[in-house]
Amino acid sequence: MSDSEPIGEFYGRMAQRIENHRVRQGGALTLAEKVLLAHLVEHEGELPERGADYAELNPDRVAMQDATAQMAMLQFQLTGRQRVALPTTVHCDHLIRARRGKDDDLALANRENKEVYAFLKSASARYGIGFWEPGAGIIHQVVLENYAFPGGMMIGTDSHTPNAGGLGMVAVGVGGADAMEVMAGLPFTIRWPKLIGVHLKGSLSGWASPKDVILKLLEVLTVKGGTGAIVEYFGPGCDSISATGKGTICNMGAELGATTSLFPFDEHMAAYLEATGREAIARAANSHADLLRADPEVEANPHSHYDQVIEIDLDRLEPLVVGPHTPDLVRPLSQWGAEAEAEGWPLELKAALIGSCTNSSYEDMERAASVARQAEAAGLKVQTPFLVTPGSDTIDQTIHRDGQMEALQAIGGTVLANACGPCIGQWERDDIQMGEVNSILTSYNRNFSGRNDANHQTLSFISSPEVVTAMALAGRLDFDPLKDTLTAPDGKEIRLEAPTGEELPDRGFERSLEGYIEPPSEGGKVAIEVDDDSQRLQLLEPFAAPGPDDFSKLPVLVKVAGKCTTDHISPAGPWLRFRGHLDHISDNMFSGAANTFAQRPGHGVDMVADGDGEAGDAAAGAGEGEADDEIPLNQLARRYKARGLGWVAVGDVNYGEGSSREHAAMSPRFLGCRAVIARSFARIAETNLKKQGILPLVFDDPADWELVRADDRLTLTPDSLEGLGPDCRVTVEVTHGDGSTDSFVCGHSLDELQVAWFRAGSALNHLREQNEG
Ligand code: MIC
Ligand code: SF4
Repeated sequence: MSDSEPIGEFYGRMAQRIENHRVRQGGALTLAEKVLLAHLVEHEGELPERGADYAELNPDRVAMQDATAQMAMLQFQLTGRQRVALPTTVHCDHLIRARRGKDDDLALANRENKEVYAFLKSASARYGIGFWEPGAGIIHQVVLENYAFPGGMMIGTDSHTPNAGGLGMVAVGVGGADAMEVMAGLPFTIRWPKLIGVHLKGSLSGWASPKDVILKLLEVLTVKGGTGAIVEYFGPGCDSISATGKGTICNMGAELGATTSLFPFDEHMAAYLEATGREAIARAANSHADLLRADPEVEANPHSHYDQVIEIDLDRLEPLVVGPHTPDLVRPLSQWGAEAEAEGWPLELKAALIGSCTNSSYEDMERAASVARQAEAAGLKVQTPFLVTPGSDTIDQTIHRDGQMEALQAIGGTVLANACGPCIGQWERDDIQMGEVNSILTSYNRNFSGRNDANHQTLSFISSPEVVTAMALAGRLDFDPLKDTLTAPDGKEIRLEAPTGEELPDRGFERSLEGYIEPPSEGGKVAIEVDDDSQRLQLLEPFAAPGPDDFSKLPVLVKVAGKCTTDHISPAGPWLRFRGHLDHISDNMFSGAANTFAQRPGHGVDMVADGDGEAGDAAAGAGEGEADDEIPLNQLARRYKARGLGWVAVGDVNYGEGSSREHAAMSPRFLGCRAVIARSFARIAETNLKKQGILPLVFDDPADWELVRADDRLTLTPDSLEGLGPDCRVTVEVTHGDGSTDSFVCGHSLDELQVAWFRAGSALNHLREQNEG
């Protein structure tokens, strides 16, 4: 749907497509299938095979946040296109630091990111992209408030784009190169997803919240259980969850590795659309409600329609806490204290943070304020720094007007800018030393090591905003707000009542389009600002297409054991400032990775002597490096590159979990990576590697991971590469440092088009070749 197409026409077309499909194929459809069908480029034949076929889709819109938009724009510039082909927006949210509070932080952001904001603003105007200035809000909240609609489809350069599933939209997180292609008018290509049906029974009440639904699901499915799948919710329990609560659940479906998550249309969505000024969409969706939910046969017989069905009984759901370091380490809140004691985690809570793109709705703030008001009435204050991040200016202004903000401040809360701040390592703490072990609790979605404050010793736990608020009042992990009491200054023992809260403001939202800049209809004359000497932005040079000898005798730069998220490959925090400068940001490459060949994380040992050939002096004959020989992995890669050598990275399970940042693929590509061989990949990371011209290979036999040693040289056999195509295998020959040899076989998921990207050196090169051709 374009911005100018009436919504009724969109639903009319959707109905027609579904009808045509029914006539041809028969059979009941799930909600995800209906929405995908409505956006398929080619919709004549049968639906593609789940988990196997690639499909081309026409999304309705693209959204990009400032940290990923820079590379997406730099790539788009190279396509030579004059204007984006579909409605697109840019949102300035990630680059704002959390230091002192809203006003100071925003002022500082505008000063220190001036150049980047100017670039994004001018490029947006030039190419016809709507621009949301810093302070307007976090991308996913702003999208939910303004753009998401039931039955729609969008892509976004951020992994939490699925937040819009709370309004029944198929919203997929992608890398910048994907966005670049779609903005250039190409379809969005994705493997037709498997479908996981989540049957919600009962209804939410008491302290249990939408957050606990997704935390429960994380316990069941783990961080890789959703890979390649859409999670579709159904059942009566959906009716007890607000649209924004559904958004929370879908947002954090990214932590399952899911392609996206979505809920069927209901009155909560209609009410939210109305409250956000989109009555016409609410009306149209109401009159097409059957398109916007699964067919009744699906609900009646879910096992025949979903690849996996999970049931969650909301009546029995209790508040949960997850962490540290991974969102799928789940336990009931009531058991957290005992576990912390047993594990030796500090029982003192050093900070409590609520908000972020995941949990900053009006309802979230209401429920947190409901806890705060009880505390305030008893004269209680928080026992630990309590930081509040509203998701958007609309929320900020509305909770300011309606008193929730005052209630949170009254117990000692500090309100931060409407931005990512502490959620993405932009939190400047002075209450702890770097390296100090400490416990924090947030209502965010991610808690990878070093994620919030760049301190790998911070143990970050996640829970709902209302629980975080209650725990801030106790200041300890071993407090159970459902059972324990807090001692008021007058000596009274106070037991907190379960929070309550309206899901939408009675007086409507303080609707704010503040900070939004509509692009001019003729952008051609706008100059795009990039300074030649810039330390923040660097124009891109296309990567070279691979030569015939590029895959022979490659050293192994790094072999990772265990988690290797994008935060390990290309951390954020202080590095965010280099997101538009490929050379500079590549200095962080793999800096958080646990390399089995080195003692220090992010380090490796030079295994190749100058002039190629044998193992380098430092490592001659060595299996693993001595700490003294270790250098940062980016430097090692630069060394290999200077010697004309490419290299391979070896990963473990779910390589590249987490963020959509394509820097985790671009930096390796820039510094000479030819292939990443892993036990398995996270979806976005795998696609990003393909887009940038790196081969993502999967060990056929996961045990072969053990074969790879520090002093190996790997050759991807010429036969395998010449014949590279869908379903082919790639043979890797290994020459160990002692001269002995091995070999193993890898699979991959490249289709014909993706092989073409590989041969061209990147998807962008392929697009340029086609433009020229
Ligand atoms: C995240 O939550 O990890 C981020 C920061 O929003 C990333 C995007 C980025 O790294 O810029 C994401 O989720 O994709
Ligand atoms: Fe921003 Fe955190 Fe949301 Fe990512 S998860 S978009 S960093 S608030």
